[in-house]
Amino acid sequence: MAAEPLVLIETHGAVRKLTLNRPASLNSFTSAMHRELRAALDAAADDASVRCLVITGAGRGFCAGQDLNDPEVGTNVGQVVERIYKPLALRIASMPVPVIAMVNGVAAGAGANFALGCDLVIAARSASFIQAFSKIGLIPDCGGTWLLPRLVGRAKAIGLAMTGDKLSAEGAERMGLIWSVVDDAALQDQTMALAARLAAMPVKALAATRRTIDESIMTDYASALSLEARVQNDMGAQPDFREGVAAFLDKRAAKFSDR
Ligand code: T3D
Repeated sequence: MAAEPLVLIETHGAVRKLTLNRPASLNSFTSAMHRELRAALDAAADDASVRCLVITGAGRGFCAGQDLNDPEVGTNVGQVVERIYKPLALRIASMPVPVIAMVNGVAAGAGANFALGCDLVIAARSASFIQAFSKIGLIPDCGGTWLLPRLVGRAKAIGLAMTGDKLSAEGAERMGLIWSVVDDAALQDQTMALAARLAAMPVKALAATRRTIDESIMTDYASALSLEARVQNDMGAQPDFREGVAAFLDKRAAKFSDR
């Protein structure tokens, strides 16, 4: 009998949905699940019909970070981060389409930062976020040390990372860590509706928006303004820009196709 996939892949129109599928271990990452996830992300990036990606977890958790039973754990932690978590964070940050984390339950350790690295994080009211690393003598990885201070400022970043305390979805929204929190029963519908809306937008420009905002964080104001001009020059040369303007002038809905 074939083993159950560790990442479930569904396509809903132009939206690709990936579901981490190890519910008994709160979808914690094993090497095998990493491999399937990476292949699914690469396939979505390479498929021109995919215009938005939604990532979620099966069962009651989103992802509890590294599977602490995995035999690779403890052998060479730094190498695992370099070889697996760094490429995963960079893969998400370079996806050619918007990426939504649909956080259905607890997101802990690298699972929390994997979610926070997505473009929009929508959490169920019962979900929570835990920088669990400090509890086992590690520091936040999968982008945590970069993302946290940028999302919530140094004081809250250090508080979350040092205490490893559980932060409710509502607390995360209040703090500016995530985009929104919705009732558990509405999570699927609201996330998929937003994903469909983004998929109908000029996604090439949305991916360029993410890239330019991320770069601006590391540059001074004048350099950020120059970067805006360069990226805008590129976007202004795309068919989506011509289509957007033409649709506006014709008073019709635009049909975007660039990626
Ligand atoms: O090589 C490297 O390690 C470097 C990379 C590091 C990246 C990291 O992510 S380090 C951080 C790893 N994650 C954690 O430390 C989180 C560990 N989990 C927890 O603290 C708790 O499970 C939660 C707070 C997330 C949820 O608590 P709760 O009470 O809702 O559920 P539970 O009962 O603890 O967990 C349910 C099951 O999932 C349980 O299995 P069982 O007893 O029913 O058979 C539990 O062992 C399993 N589980 C949860 N998290 C993990 C896990 N199994 C393996 N690894 C996990 N991370």
